[in-house]
Amino acid sequence: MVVLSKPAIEQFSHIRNIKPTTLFPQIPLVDLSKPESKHQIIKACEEFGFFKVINHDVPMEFISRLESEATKFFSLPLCEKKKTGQPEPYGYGNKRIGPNGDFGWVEYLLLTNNQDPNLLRFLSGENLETFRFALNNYMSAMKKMACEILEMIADGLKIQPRNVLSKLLMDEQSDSVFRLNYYPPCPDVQPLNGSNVIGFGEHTDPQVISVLRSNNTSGLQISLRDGSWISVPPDQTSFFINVGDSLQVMTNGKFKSVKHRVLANSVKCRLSMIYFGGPPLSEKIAPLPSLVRGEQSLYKEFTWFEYKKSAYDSSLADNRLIHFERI
Ligand code: GA4
Repeated sequence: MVVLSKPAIEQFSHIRNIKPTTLFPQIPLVDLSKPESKHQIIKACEEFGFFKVINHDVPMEFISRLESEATKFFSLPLCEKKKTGQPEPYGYGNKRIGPNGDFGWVEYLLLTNNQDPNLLRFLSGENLETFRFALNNYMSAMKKMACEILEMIADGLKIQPRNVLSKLLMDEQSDSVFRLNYYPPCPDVQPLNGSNVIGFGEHTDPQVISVLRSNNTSGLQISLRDGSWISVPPDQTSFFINVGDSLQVMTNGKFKSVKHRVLANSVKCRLSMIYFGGPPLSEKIAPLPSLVRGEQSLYKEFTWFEYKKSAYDSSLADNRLIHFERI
């Protein structure tokens, strides 16, 4: 077994001299109980690739149960957590993100939707059952909400049938991923002299859509079209939706996948839970014909397997879509 040495704090990316983080008040807000929400979703996906969702119908109990299971897991001694196995690509990860040399001030657990018994081997008996139960309830609720949003997107873009996007996530073979990220407080953060340690470096999500929920600790930032970064005020009762690369392709670039990152916090820990809705590996991803009509198709067709493979050959901050653009 190769024993990798622990990365020193100097190896982590720091962001220096960023402007004092202004809490941007205009993160698009979508109230799912309102009839106009589909239009708000389209606008938000076009302008930001990102929005916040309220009145979402996900029982608070599902959220708090999984949060408490995750907190229990990350409080275990390191040797226990390591029993979960290195993320290849699923399992427990500590500071190393992906296979290509990215580091972040983060611990995480990456899980699939299929019930790999080995993945939860850090648990046994009753604990295993409670974790599984909480995870299943939460993931089902995420899938349901993500599908509802994708159907509202199809309606808003006048694409038929309305399940053209949601069926990718509903498919039994859907390659969706679930991630629990735990950002411990980072002693090296000096917000007053403008130095921030990166918790999770900038990237876009390769999948179709991601649904993020965090506790009340700040850290998430999104990049605007002009390249500036804005902080997303945390809200533990709401969800944040990210447009992924695959949705950017399927909408022929009408929607843009959102570049985002997480900065470490000096005092509080941040816990986030993210559902990445992905298609089956064999699914062909290409601009939807009704969205190309009269325009040029910006992307070549590829399978999700091909895109995922290429993503795993890249570094976090790379532009992964560039290899699939039509010249
Ligand atoms: C980003 C979105 C998801 O968290 C993830 C990440 C994956 C990983 O952490 O293993 C990747 C990253 C993500 C994109 C590029 C590759 C793969 C790390 C990395 C450097 C689980 C995913 O699907 O892609």
